[in-house]
Amino acid sequence: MASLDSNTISLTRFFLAEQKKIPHATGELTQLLASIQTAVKTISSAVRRAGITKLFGTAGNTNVQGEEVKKLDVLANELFINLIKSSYSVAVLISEENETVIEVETERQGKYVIAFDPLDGSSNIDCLVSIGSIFAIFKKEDNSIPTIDEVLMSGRNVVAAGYALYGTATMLIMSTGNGVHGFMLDPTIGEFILTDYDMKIPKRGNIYSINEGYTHQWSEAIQEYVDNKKNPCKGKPYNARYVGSMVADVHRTIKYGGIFLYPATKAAPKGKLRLMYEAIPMAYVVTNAGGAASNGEIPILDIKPEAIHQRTEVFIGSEEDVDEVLQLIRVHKE
Ligand code: P6P
Repeated sequence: MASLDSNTISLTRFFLAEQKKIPHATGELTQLLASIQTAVKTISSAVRRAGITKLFGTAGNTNVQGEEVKKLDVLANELFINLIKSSYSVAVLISEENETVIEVETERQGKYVIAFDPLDGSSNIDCLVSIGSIFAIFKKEDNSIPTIDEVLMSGRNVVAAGYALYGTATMLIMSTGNGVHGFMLDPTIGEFILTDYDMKIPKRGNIYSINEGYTHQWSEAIQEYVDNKKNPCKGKPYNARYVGSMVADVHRTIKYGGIFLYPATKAAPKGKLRLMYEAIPMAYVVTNAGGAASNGEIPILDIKPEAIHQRTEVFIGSEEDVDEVLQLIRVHKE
């Protein structure tokens, strides 16, 4: 039995201390992170009991993405919306599950915009494969309350981002720009405890992660890149790992190094993953952990969104691995 720590650092305690380092901080961001934490704890409990409480299966409709909505998708989305609205820190919400933006009523508005995927990878729920929640919190440069028309901000306006992984344990990985930190949920006390302070991704790994079912839909550059990983001119071949749940694939990439790729395919000519609530938050976290994230041409954090559900290609992970595929893309463009 692990000894009980009488000075344990919970997520709430950690980010309150981070807030105190910033002069004139209002505490709104701390409130928002606390509401996200509560949503994640509740989703974690629901995910782990879904088989018993009959929460597996579909809700009987499709979402704005044209994807079958699972019962847990609906619950997770409602939890995020209700808990974020009641944090009095957000003016506008962008959810993967909602076609249009969600505006908070005036009396409860705050200065942030949040984009989130409440339950990513939900096609994996019924077979117990890891799934996750992803979020990015944006703020206007002038600190004023944003209007609906001001939500399309690039990743350079992100002030905090992170993801929850509902895996063999539930973990929240978050950054407010000062390092990336991992918090494990201790179900015996219902608290997220700091277990991974200042996470850093290796400069290079030996794992590539891509859906090889689309091999014949990739560009020549991507086909050459993946071939080189399997049959390198020098050095050892890479290992292949692909969960099909972005949070699981990116988390493994941060922990072990390597690269996760979701390039354009014929089915998704601009890529499948969504810019505002999948690519940007993951790019913010990985970049703050010392890695790189690109759409094949520019850093994902530099992309100015034109629509809230805009999709993008994603090449994310260890700096040297991402550089290698970007070089190949450039060579094939010449
Ligand atoms: P594919 C899950 O549906 C998701 O949005 C990401 O979590 C995941 O990385 C990707 O799609 C998997 O897509 O086409 O490989 O099934």
